[in-house]
Amino acid sequence: MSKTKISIGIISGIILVIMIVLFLINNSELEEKLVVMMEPDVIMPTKVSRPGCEETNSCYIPSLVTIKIGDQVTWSNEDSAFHSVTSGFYGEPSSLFDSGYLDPGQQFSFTFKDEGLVDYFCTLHPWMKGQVLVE
Ligand SMILES: [Cu+2]
Repeated sequence: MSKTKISIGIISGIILVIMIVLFLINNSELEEKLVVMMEPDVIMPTKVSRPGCEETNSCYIPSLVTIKIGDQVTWSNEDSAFHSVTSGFYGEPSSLFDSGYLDPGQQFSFTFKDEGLVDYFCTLHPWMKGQVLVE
């Protein structure tokens, strides 16, 4: 076998190994993204950045979720505008949780460790209100 053929063989082998490694890295990133997206318990539907949804309790759907202590609730922003999920009332937030501004398509999860009725709202849209009842 000539030196040229051996060199081509070695180079081909190296390229193949690099391609396999890149393929594996890409795949693991994809799996992480799939795991991070949860089935939401509550969604923020489209057009709730304008008043009106409060008349039908549909700013967060459902506007009341009932769970058990230790359960996690996941919210999903399915609107094209920013929204937040912030405990308390507009102008009077409590320190329990605050999602910050959620981009369209972004999710926020919180695990409730205490019993009671928790009110939450959107810091950008005062009419957006929801509740979590922890039993
Ligand atoms: Cu909002």
